[in-house]
Amino acid sequence: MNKIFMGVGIMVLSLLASFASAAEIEVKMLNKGSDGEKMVFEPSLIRANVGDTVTFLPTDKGHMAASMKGMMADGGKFKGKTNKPVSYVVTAEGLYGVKCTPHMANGMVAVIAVGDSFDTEAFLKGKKVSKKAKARFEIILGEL
Ligand SMILES: [Cu+2]
Repeated sequence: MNKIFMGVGIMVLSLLASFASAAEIEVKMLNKGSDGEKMVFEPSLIRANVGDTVTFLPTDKGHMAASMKGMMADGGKFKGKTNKPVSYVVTAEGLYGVKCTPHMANGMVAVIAVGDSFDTEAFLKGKKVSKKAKARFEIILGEL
């Protein structure tokens, strides 16, 4: 009997722990970042765990956030409206590419990184991104 209660107790505890670890992460969309770079997500490298919610906030006007085709670890997609917050729950380990469509040419991109090991080469390989976005992606991936 005691063993059953202990088993249930452990299940409840681990369930509580998994709820507690599901974080809400906020990312600002800015005309100018704290490092002086123009048109940025801040942070541009978003570290998250499976189940976390990442919310992109329209801190400055004129921005939006959208998933990038073929660059979402869990195969999902999202597309926010300009000047509106948008949230995405990451459901698998890996890398996720996020862009502000109107400022793609300015390199306004971000990466959500879930887990510990990443295939950074496969993430960019053959993807259609602007020159500035590619340069920013390379900097972000270099921080992993
Ligand atoms: Cu933008």
